[in-house]
Amino acid sequence: MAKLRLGLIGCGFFARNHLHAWRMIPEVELVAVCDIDPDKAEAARIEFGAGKAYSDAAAMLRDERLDFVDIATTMGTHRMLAELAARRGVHAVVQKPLAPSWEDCTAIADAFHRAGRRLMVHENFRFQTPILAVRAAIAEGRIGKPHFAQISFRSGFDVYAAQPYLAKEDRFILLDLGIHLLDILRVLMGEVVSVQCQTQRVNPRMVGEDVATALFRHESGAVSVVDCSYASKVEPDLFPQTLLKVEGEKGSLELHADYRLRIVSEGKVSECSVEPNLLPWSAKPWHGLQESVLNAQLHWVEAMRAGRDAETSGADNLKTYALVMACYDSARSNAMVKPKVWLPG
Ligand code: NAD
Ligand code: 89V
Repeated sequence: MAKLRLGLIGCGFFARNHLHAWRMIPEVELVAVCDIDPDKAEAARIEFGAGKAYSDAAAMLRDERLDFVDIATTMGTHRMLAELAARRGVHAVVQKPLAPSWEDCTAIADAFHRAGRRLMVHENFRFQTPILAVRAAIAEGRIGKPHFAQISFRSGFDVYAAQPYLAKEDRFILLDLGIHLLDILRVLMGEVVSVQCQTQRVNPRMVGEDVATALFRHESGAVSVVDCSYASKVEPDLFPQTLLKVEGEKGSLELHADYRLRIVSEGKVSECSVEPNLLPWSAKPWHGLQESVLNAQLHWVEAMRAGRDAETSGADNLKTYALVMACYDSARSNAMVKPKVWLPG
């Protein structure tokens, strides 16, 4: 079967993980890379063996025959680049957050819907090895129907060193990190009907909020709490581990520090390690996220080959994005908010 021909756009900090992961997937050929900074594009071309380097995405899409693009720029450019790809009839993977506003996100999803092309949002947290283990335990019925969850990510790690733009965003932790936790929440607990949220700005260097605490009611009747912080002076600092607890009618599970998964199932207690694997190019403490990038990209290739949407399609990711928007609305209005719904147009 012919390889899937890929053009990657945006050769910055996080794209290195995408590029390492694509190199591990034999069904994908890296035809070209593109960055508005020609030195970055050329460096990526050399290191990852791309056919050609571009500094203009429109030129790459015009001159190359591509099956899909991987858009790994920051969110402000996603709509413009995604619409370009959709107009060219090319499928796309787009990094999270899909765009800065609901309007931009729905425009992207609509563009791919109209073009009849597939869109996957690169939402990798749900593909982390420990989260996959939690998903499997729930799917196997080990704890029965869940009625409560708590998902927590609290750290004082200096994320601004590698991603300085984060400190300047007027909406920060919910849109950058909370979005991942809200995606996990949907996967574990199902869709949400109402949201209440409070935000805080603890670090005065930040423009946006760096702490958020939210409460959710699900369609199933379950209730959940999601809390995230980049202002937690804690020891040990577990960045970038997501900790969680889910309680069900037959038992409970807890994902503890250092990837220990403890399950209580019908009175029986078991505990095991669900530590992510170290890949030849990954390094602690990032290895869990790096492996999840590979898992997400393998999932995309499998979906493309099978002719179906990825789990984190545009339609799916808009449900996660709607929770982020609902959290901000609730924090601003101090009221309970219902998440928006997207209908393809
Ligand atoms: P970055 O600023 O390091 O890299 C972005 C790159 O895109 C830069 O090299 C820039 O020159 C290039 N670029 C900008 N506009 C362009 C255009 N029009 N055409 C071509 N290239 C262009 O940013 P980053 O930290 O790598 O973040 C990129 C994305 O990855 C963001 O959406 C961020 O939220 C996401 N991210 C995701 C995770 C995760 O775990 N999923 C982790 C970190 C970052
Ligand atoms: O996933 C992200 O977008 C990253 C990080 C995990 C560091 O918050 O910004």
